[in-house]
Amino acid sequence: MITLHYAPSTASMAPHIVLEEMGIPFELSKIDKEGGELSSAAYRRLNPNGLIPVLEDGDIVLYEAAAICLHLADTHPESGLFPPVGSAERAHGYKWLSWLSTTLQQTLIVHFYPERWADQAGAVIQVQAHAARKIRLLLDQIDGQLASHQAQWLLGDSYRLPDIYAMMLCRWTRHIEGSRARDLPRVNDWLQRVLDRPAVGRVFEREGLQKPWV
Ligand SMILES: N[C@@H](CCC(=O)N[C@@H](CS)C(=O)NCC(=O)O)C(=O)O
Repeated sequence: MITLHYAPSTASMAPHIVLEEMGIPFELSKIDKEGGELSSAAYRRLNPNGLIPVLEDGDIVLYEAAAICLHLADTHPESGLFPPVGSAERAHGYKWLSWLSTTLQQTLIVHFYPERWADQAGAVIQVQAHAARKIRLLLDQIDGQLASHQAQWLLGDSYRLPDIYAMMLCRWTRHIEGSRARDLPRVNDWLQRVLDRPAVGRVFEREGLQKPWV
């Protein structure tokens, strides 16, 4: 059995959507963040970083949301959520997933937790403002990718893992004034296409999310 350790509206959302898109059996284990579960010895055995998410797939215990998505795509190739091995589209899929998790996601984390990067109140505000500006520039890269072809999805004609992952991160920008993904018209159109996926709607409902969704 597959178990996803998750919390609503966090980095567990991409694996949650991937599981739902695949239509395979899985269980959810909701993490009690406020109750300190992330620092518990039991959780640290699953993920020594004390971060969400973790996936248990039989004996395999995985952390890092992008790695979890790739593992699920590998073990369920019939889902078509990741392009064929050796294809140019797959190469770009690796690039986008890496970029999303190491660049956009990490800049968002700096924006949400600026106090982890500076001590003085003024410096904390400055770190957050710098991160917001960088987020805007990074969103422009997503816009540029969508502008580079006439297709509906990030990589081209097929809905793939990077669409799911990028939507999750674009959603995190919804309250960052001046750096909202939905304010870029082309990005917003693509976001709406992702939100129209029935599996995405089911996950949003199960996680109890409120509008605005992105
Ligand atoms: N690179 C990790 C980052 C995971 C991450 O930052 N998770 C956040 C939730 S979105 C978390 O657990 N935060 C708790 C904390 O920072 O204390 C991944 O993609 O899995």
